[in-house]
Amino acid sequence: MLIDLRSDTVTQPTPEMRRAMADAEVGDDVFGEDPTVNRLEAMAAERMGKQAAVFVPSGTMANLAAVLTHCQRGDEMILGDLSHTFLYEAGGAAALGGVHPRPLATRPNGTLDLQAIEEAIRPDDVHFPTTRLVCLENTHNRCGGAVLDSDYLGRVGDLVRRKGLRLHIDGARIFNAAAALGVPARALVAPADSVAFCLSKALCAPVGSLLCGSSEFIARARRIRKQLGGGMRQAGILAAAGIVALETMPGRLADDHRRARALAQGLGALRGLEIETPEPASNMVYFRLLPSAALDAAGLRHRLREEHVLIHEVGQSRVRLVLHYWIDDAAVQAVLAAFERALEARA
Ligand code: TLP
Repeated sequence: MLIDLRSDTVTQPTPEMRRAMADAEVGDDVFGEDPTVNRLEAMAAERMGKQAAVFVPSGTMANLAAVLTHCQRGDEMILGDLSHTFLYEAGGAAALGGVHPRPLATRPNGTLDLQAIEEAIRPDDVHFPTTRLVCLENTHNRCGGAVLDSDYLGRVGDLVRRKGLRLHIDGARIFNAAAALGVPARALVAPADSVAFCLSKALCAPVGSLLCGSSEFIARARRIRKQLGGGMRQAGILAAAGIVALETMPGRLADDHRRARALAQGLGALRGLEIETPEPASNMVYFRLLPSAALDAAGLRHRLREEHVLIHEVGQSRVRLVLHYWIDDAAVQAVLAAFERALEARA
């Protein structure tokens, strides 16, 4: 059997999800007539403490719909230079919405410096685009699954409101952040005007994300979703799995975090690699291969593939491992043994 650590996006639906999908009551969701989608959207809004939510096919579309709903062409959004939206969403906001990105240095803990945000806000001058939006990411993928806490988020929210801007949170893994901090997700996203979260990552559902915000914002986001081709029909088949995900998955994420710490600790005892996150904050472990390993990340990937372990390199010598529902304690031990053989290094 393969142990797939490339991402939590690889998670297959659970048997309970598959049963719920088979039994789902459905209708045409573009007409607002899919009862299962409507139920999922109501649950999502409730979980996030927002008035409304809209179901979209992916996290990328959720973020894009948020940006396009907040911003007009020629507006500017402030975001981190290591954010998923800046790095990995194919420049959609610029390509499709004419929204100008203003990337700021992301700090290792996933935050943006408050003063840097304030200084990046454009004065009212015809030379400049209009600053409209600040985007944050929680947990922060490229920063090792770092968790942004309520205090920081509240301070960004205060700044954004004082300046008349909007705050969007890419909360693809917001339930991981909530589990790590031991607070409800809604407390973390309270300062935000909109939040996107994914069902198909740590929550283990096969497809889908939710964009949440005020009723007025979500009504406008529904039109944008349609423009983007994201209006789905009998989507209750997918939403049914999402409902099971919301009901059953957030409460178990601490297990993934505990296993991430065990994996980081075990790998830290091996020669040839350096753990970037010796105490992972959530479900990710990042490490770098040292010259003494005498192989690069692609080489390690090939060797581990022979051991039935899948990994994903994010640079020539940098690797990310992601814990999820289908990786249990025994799998963590098997991964450590496979690494030991692959690196041929007994500490
Ligand atoms: N992230 C994927 C890859 O695209 C890197 C992964 O394997 O982690 N926001 C964040 C913070 C994400 O990590 C991702 C996916 C998205 C948005 C986009 O979600 P999808 O893949 O559903 O479009």
